[in-house]
Amino acid sequence: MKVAVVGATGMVGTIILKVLEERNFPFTELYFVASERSIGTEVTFKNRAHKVIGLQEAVDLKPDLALFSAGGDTSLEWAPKFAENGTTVIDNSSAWRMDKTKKLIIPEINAGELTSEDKIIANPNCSTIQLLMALKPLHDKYTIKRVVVSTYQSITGTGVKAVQQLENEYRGAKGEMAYAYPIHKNALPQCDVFTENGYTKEEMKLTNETKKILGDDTVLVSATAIRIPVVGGHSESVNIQFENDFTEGDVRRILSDFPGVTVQDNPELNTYPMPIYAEGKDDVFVGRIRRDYSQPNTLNMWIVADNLRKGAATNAVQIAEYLVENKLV
Ligand code: 2RA
Repeated sequence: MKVAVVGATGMVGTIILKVLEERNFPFTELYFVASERSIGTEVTFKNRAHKVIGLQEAVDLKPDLALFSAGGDTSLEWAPKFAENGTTVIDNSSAWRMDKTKKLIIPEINAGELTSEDKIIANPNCSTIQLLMALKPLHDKYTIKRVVVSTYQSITGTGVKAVQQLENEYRGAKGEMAYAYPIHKNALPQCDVFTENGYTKEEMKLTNETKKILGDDTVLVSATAIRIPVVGGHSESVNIQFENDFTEGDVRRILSDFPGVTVQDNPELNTYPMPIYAEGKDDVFVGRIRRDYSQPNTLNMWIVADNLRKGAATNAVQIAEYLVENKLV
């Protein structure tokens, strides 16, 4: 199994390498791939330095799998070149997510849709992955009518420039700005750019990707995405209206039974998920599970996950594992 990591020097690429190592992914060759300007630089993997190669060289090496995290433009241009050469691409950008010919996969939810014909597979957006990990088992049991979600997103979702901006502001130093406004001591009601309908791209990803993954266009989603000065993970406050009624005990049990979800919910002990504790973990953490008494069949909860791991790298590696285990590559 020859594997290429495209975007190996980036924030998500670095975590993909870490996750491959931690999970002992069964590769025979691993290629570290990045854009032109990083060719010849080195990345560390298993305590050894490895040379970074360019995209064309990687295509020619015909890897079985390529895990892409190099931005939408690179994916649009290069994923088809890898695919045409026989490589299965798992792409972390938004380039292919809403393409009707491509599958949008969270392994615990819909990996069963994958076949060996799928040569470009899309990894969902970080905020969608953690939301769906908690919604899917509840949708199966109670049928979701409407979801209202407000996100509190880590600056790592924007990238390394945003982390530097926060560090500079924290130290009172000047530097390049990733955002139009200060992020230290602030909350920005904008993740990504605005679309024509007044919602941001991030908010529309939450809406559209949710419907695609659930395979159900009737599920209504209303999203507000907020950037906050946090690094460990994204948090989401979610209000869900179901077709059918539930008990809070059953909801806790259903979520606890779902692979990859951990319930942390004990108000008596002030137990609930927080990004500072989710950082570095692969699970999605759910707490503050409580009935919304303002209308029937409605639930409130709080969902936290490390956006760079389950929200990006881990999900991509889990897709790769599924393909290998099921002999689809
Ligand atoms: C974020 N959606 O803004 C991004 C990362 N994929 O957090």
